[in-house]
Amino acid sequence: MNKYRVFGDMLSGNCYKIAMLLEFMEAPYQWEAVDVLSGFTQSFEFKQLNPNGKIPLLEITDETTGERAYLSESNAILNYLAEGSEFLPAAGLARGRVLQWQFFEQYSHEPYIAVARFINLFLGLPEERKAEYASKQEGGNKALAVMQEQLSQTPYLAGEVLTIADISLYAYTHVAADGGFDLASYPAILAWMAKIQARPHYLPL
Ligand SMILES: N[C@@H](CCC(=O)N[C@@H](CS)C(=O)NCC(=O)O)C(=O)O
Repeated sequence: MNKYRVFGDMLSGNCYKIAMLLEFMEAPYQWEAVDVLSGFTQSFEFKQLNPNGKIPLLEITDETTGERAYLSESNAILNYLAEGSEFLPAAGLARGRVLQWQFFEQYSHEPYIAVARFINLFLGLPEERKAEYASKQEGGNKALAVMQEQLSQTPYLAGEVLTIADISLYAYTHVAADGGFDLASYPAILAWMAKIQARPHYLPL
């Protein structure tokens, strides 16, 4: 058996993803609260665990041997934890579709929506970052439109059932308003979010 400890800050969508999945799976874990703005992620001590200096970070302890391993990158952690569960198809095209949405999240969604949210909510939209904030709106809306299109056709992003693809994209989509995005123009996204929120063991932010 493995024991899990998550280094994370619930204000970060990337970290919230991990807690969300662990709650849905009813898996026991320890949450090691890290203040993302404190500089701890760049400390020598933390970089010994994750040389990239970022959270979330999953610590996996083998309860038999006591050996510890570390895994970073939110979507890699989700894939590791969901293996063998209802939240990750076993193989083939179904699994490929989950990965497709997770790569989309990291390249076409998070860099716009999460960054706009960070500039607005965490930094208070300072004058010197207003242009960058404005430049994130088009890309963010493009990503939301892609999700809207898919969710008008299937109840969840990768098809008929909730998978870690939905968890990856839910994390920053449901707080997109913090980055200046108006979800009212995306009714299928709103319906999808309501479905996720109504599920047993949903963890509100
Ligand atoms: N691609 C990474 C991004 C992780 C990331 O950017 N983490 C931020 C919080 S959302 C962080 O740790 N920032 C602190 C720092 O860079 O020192 C993932 O999906 O886990």
